[in-house]
Amino acid sequence: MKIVTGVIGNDIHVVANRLMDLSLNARGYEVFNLGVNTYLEEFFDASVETGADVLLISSLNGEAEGWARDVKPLMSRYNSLDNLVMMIGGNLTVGSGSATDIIPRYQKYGFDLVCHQVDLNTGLDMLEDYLKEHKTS
Ligand code: B12
Repeated sequence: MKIVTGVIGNDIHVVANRLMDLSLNARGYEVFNLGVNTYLEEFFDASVETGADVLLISSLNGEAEGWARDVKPLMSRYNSLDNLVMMIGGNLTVGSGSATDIIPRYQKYGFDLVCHQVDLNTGLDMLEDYLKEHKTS
């Protein structure tokens, strides 16, 4: 299973991204880590080039929503991303905010799995459950 990952936008928090890389590799995924400061176009281009099954985006500074709003319009310009599983996690808002408000907003933007302030391993377990349920190959 191939995963493209990275930290979105002007976000330079790198520690979680390194941990993500290690954990995903340990769980047997083929990881394409684009690192920090990655923009949506770069995520989508890399997903096409690698034939990724999953795109897993992190945001730590809380500014992801500005980019997340462009997910659907931008994705529609690519014709091979229909089956890409979209996941986002970290701090998904600036300041405080409740997951009950945040999760439906990000789902509306086009994310299948949304983890606001969920620890990495819990989130990766959620991904595995989702893949078991939705992907047969
Ligand atoms: C270190 C740090 C910095 C360093 C970063 C150095 C570097 N190169 O990484 C420096 C000093 C540069 C920095 C800068 C800034 N920071 Co800072 N930073 C931190 C700090 C103290 C620790 C972050 C860290 O490394 N944690 C360790 C990792 C392992 O934990 P984590 O990042 O939380 O990641 C975990 C989870 O979020 C989760 N996770 C992450 N991604 C994903 C994805 C999925 C799918 C899942 C399931 C889980 C998941 O998994 C990780 C492990 O469980 C936090 C505060 C804190 N105590 O967390 C603030 C913090 C993240 N920073 C913050 C802010 C605001 C900034 C600045 C905007 C400050 C400023 N005014 O300049 C800038 C932003 C710069 C930028 N362009 O991004 C805020 C964000 C607030 C928000 N979201 O509302 C925080 C929370 C501090 C605060 N309480 O206000 N920062």
